[in-house]
Amino acid sequence: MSQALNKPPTTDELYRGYPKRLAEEAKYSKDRLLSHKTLPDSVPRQRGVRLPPDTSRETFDEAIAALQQELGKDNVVVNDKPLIDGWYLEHPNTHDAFHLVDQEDLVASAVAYPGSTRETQAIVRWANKYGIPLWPISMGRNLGYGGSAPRVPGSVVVDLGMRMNKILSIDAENASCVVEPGVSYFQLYEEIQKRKLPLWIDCPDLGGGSVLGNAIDRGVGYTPMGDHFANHCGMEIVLPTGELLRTGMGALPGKDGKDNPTWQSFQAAYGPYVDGIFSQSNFGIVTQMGMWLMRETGHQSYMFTFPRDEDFPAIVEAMRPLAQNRILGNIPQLRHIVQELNVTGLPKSHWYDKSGPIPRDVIREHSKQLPIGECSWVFYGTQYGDEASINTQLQLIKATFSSIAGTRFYLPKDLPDDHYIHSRAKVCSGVPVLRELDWLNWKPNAAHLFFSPITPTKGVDAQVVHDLNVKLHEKYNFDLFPTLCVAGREMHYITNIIFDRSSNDEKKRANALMRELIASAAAEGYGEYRTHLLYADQVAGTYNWGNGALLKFNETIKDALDPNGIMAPGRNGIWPKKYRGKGWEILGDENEKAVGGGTIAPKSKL
Ligand code: EUG
Repeated sequence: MSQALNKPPTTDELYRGYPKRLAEEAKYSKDRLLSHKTLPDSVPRQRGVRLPPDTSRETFDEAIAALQQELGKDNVVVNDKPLIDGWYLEHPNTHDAFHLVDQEDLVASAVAYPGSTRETQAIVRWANKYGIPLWPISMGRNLGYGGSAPRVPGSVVVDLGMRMNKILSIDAENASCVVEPGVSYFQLYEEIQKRKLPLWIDCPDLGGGSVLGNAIDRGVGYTPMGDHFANHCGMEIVLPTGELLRTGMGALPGKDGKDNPTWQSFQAAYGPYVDGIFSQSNFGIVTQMGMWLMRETGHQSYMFTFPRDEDFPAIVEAMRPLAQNRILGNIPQLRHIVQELNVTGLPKSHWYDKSGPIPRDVIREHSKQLPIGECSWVFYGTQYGDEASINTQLQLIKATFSSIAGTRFYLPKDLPDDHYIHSRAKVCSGVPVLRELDWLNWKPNAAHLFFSPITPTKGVDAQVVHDLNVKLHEKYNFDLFPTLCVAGREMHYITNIIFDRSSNDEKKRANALMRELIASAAAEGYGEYRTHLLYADQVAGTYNWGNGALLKFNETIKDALDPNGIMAPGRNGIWPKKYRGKGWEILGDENEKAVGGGTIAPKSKL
């Protein structure tokens, strides 16, 4: 919400709050982050309410009044107040807290809060009537990828989470649940603890996100069930015309009007498996989703360190067979040593007081003082099962990694209580935390942006992507923070570009860096699995095999399902007919031009 709170809410107080067990951590994290802030909480709006495209103020006011009639006055709020970037747990639903263009550019005209699937359908029908674009969010914590911000300025954000945040069911025998968009990892975890069920959830690095939203954006977690979309089972979807659809076994009505008893048991059901087209798309609003849970088990987290930067391809070669054999039980992370400095939560200035990226030899000197000592790469893994099984697995893993000279092995008990490994151990056993927020202390007014290409789990390929990252981060003067999420055949090579959102120069450089990273990775054959909304067109454009066959296919589906083009136009690079070819696509340096008073705007009328 656009109201900065003094004390962030707990999950008991508000659906998007933090669990009480993390009270101290949340307070510490927020206080520390805000201590680096030099920007004011908010500034007066320069441009007034940003109206939907080609919509007069009169039509807008009439439309808003009509929607208020339908949902209640309090559930449709015009976005005319000052914009507040807030903090992770008090993030805005009106714009991108980590704005890469001007704060006021990618903004909502209003926010609507549906209380049910029926009301969501009503909003969609309303949008069709007035030709106003919608931007649905679950919780809006898609941070580093655009947060809550709409791609088309002046869209109406449909904030589903505010009033649709129920855990609709937990089936302990089937090890599954059904959630609404506003259920966070924190909330689902706490509920399972309260009911004392022997089940785990799978969460990403930060626990405040939406279980449903992350899965349909194809996010990743770190237990053996870390592929979130692969572990969802059944959806309820409001289509862009307002019609309702249930996928999977949910398409077969249950007895006496009940939900189908196998809806959360079998994913594909009968006929084309359509769930995929509702992930990373703008073909509908998912109002309910089934998710499989994991049965609780023994677990042991651990860490390997590798001494030399040049060990990187050898580490990748060593990981591949371990992952393909499923000896690595989860999605482990391989990080560069520089991350050991920034997960301490200390600002960059603590380590290096000059401008420009922190030099490699400075990182090396500081790493000597860390509990793990001097090294270049760190591997965070977790093994699962009973003790004997875990020990056997660890023997195999140690034997494999010992092929790299100077490798060291650590267990959590070998490291101090405040070391990051203890937080990693929680995430890898399904306990959602906040620790990763400490990255953002690196710079004052820190914002971040993810570059997220997929590379094969092969040393040669990973080295190409890594070299590109090194070269281009140097060129644009940014620190490089690589984190690799490892599977047997591919790795999500994530770099977190941290920029100061008070600096137009940093914004322009971050934009230019991102554009060049996307283009040069694609030239080598590597593409992103997900991206910030400002790069959606460019990334979609790199998937252009066969004369752009994939985008044409998506546009065909889009036009069939959304003839009026009201559902999240531009999301993931898919524009409805109404907008296509009218200058909305961002393919050049429009982002950089929009920093400092420009705007992301169409070149012609719709
Ligand atoms: C991370 C991982 C992601 C992502 C963004 C961030 C990890 C950060 C695997 O996907 O999209 C530590």
